[in-house]
Amino acid sequence: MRFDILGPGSLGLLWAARLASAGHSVRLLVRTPEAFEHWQAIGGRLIFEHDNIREELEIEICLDPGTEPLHRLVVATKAYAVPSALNPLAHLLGPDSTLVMLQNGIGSQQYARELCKDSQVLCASVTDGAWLRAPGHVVWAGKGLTRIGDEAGGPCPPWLAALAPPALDWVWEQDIAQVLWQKLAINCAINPFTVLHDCRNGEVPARAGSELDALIRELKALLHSQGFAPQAAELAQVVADVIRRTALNSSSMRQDVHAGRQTEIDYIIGYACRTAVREGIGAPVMTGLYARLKTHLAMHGLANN
Ligand code: KPL
Repeated sequence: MRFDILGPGSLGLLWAARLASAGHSVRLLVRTPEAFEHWQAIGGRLIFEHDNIREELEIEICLDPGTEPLHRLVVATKAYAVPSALNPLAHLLGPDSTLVMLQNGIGSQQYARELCKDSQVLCASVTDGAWLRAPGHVVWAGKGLTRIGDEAGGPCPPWLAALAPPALDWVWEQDIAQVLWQKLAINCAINPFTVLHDCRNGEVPARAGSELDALIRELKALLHSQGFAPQAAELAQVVADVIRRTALNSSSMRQDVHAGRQTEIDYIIGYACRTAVREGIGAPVMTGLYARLKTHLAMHGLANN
């Protein structure tokens, strides 16, 4: 099968590498002549490290995808980059196209759905760990699961049903919104504090103190308002479990800040705050945290807009 991948970060290249390694034809869509030249300079090869193996994989690097419709597009950009990455491809995305959105947070998926009204837009939540040893060299550090579903209620496409590990370890979710919202709530509870206190996940309860409990109460109200009562009921426990399991990790938001990259706050705590306003839920702790985070990022030259 042929796959197009948008976004050369760790997750995009992990998908590219796993699919190419399993014999699928993979095309990496790059957006600038500079990126294209860079890939040419490194021989257009993808290095994939996993299970003490180092594979060199052939993938096609493509600056201009032409006029043929794209059938399977994996969108692995950061959430804020989705509009600029997808807009130029919109004319290639029609009724025979499926997009798989891998973004953190919520908001970019809706954007894709509105832009590509005739296509099927799937959302995924991924727990694999991957990092780039160098551009074009991806390390699969932790094997996880990809939960995929269609918020519009569409069926699992046959091509996805035909994919199996190691190409993709996935489960179909009838209610992917519930999965995305639970992940959003967990990220809201952990990531902002790791940035504001510049700490690892495990230090969040001690550094945030009672603010964490107050924030979780607001997040529970938010989950309730979206119809996710079971997720609301277990949120405090789930957050505590994630903090314990990932105690030594630096959150994705903190990693972005350390790397001087724009963060996804507008799609995580920003999205939660906007939903609270829309639903008429008082969320002073969340709103205050978002404001402090924006000030903090602006002071570090990382304004989000
Ligand atoms: O998903 C995460 C992230 O860093 O974005 C958590 C769950 C906080 C783990 O680090």
